[in-house]
Amino acid sequence: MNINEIRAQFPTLHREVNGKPLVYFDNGATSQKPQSVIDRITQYYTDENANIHRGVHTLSQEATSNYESARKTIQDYIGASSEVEIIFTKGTTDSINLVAHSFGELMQAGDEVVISAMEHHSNIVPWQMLCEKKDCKLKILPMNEQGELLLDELDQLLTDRTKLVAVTHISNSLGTINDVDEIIRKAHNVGAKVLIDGAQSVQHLDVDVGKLDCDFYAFSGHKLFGPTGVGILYGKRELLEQMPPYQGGGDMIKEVTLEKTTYNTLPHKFEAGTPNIAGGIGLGAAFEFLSKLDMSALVEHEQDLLDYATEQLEKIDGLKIYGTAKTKTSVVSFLIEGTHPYDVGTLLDKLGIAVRTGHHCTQPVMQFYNIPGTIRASFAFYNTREEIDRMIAALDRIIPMLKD
Ligand code: C6P
Repeated sequence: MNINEIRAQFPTLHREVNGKPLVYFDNGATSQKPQSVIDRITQYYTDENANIHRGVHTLSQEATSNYESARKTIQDYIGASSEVEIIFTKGTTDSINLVAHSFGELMQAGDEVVISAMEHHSNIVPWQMLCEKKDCKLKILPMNEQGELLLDELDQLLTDRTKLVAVTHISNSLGTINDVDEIIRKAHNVGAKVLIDGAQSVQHLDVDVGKLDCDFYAFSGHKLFGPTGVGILYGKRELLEQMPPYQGGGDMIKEVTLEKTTYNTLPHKFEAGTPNIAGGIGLGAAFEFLSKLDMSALVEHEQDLLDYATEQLEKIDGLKIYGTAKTKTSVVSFLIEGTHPYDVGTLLDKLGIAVRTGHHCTQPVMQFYNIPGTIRASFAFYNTREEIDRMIAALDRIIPMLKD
C-alpha cells in the first residue's frame, strides 16, 4: 500500500493554505474527495442529468439505473441483505431523525430510549424531542474518565420498557471505539432495538451490518470521501416495513386520491421528493473507490498515525489528551495549559494546518470534563507521519507565543 499513490488521487490535499502546503487534520468534520468521486458527479451533470423513477425517456432511465446501482454498491459494501434496506437520506442527522420520527410512532407513553454520555447532538436531540412528544423516558449510559462506556451499567438501564438503544460506534470528540457487539447483544436480550450512529465508523472500520445484527445503522457520505448532502440509513427490512413514512410527497406514494394515500414499497416509502441524485451516484463512486483499497492495511496505518501522534503530543509540556480509551480510532482531542483552543487552532491554520476546535457538537462530553472545548486532530488514511511532525513543530512554535 502506497500512501503517496492514494494521496495523489485527492486534489485538495495538494493545495497550499496561507502559503504552506495544506495539512488536513479535520477529517472528523468532513473528508476530502478523490478525483473519481469528483469526476463521477461531473459526469452525471454533464451527460446524464435527469430525474429518477419518473421518466420513460432514456436519460431518466439511465439516471434511475445509476442511482439504484449506487444503492446496490452500498448494500454490498456494508453487508445488508437487501437493497431495500438501504435508504438514501441527507446524512447521519437526517437518518437518525427519520428513525426518531417513524420508529418513534410505534412507541407508547412510558417506553424508554437509552443513549450514551458521549453522543453527538444529532444522536441526543431527536430522542429528547421524541421523549417529550410521546412522554417516553430517556436514559443515559455513563462513561469513565478515559472516555469508555460503562457497559456493566447497561444491565441496570435496560428494562422491558426499553424500545431502543441509540449509541455511537466511534466517538467524534474522543475517538473511542465502542463495543457495539456487546451493546447490541444486551439490548436484544430485553427485546430492544439498536441504532448505531456510524458517522465516524465506515471510513475507519470494516463495518458489516449483517454480522453486527444492529437494527439501524446511520452514516453520512461526506465523511467517507463522498459528497455532502447525502447519507444512508440502513434498517432491517421487517422493521422498516412496520414503520410509517417519515415525510410525505412524491416517490413515497403508490396511489393518491384527494381523500387518501397508499404508500410505496421499500426503500421508496422513506424517500419523499426528488432526492440528491448526483449525491447518491457520487456516494456509490466513493464506495467503489473504497472497495479497491486494502482496508485492513489502511486501518493499521491509521492506528500507527494515532499512536505516533499520541506519543509526540504527550511530550509537550502542559498538554492533556481527552479520550484515552483502550480501543480508539485516529482522533486526538487535546488542550494545552495556559492557551485557548481557538487561538491554537487559528495559529495552526496560519501555518497551513487544519484542525477543529470547540465542542465538536458534543457539549455533554465537554460538560463531563468541565472544559469549554478541545483542539481535535482527526486523521484519515491519506495522512502521514510527516504531517504529524509538521503539527508538532507548529505547536512548539505557537505555544510560547500564546503563553507570553
Ligand atoms: N460530526 C464532527 O466534526 P452530519 O452532520 O449529519 O453529517 O453528521 C452528524 C454526526 C453524527 N454523529 C457523529 C458521531 C458525528 O461525528 C457527526 C458529525 C462532525 O465531528 C460535525 S459536527
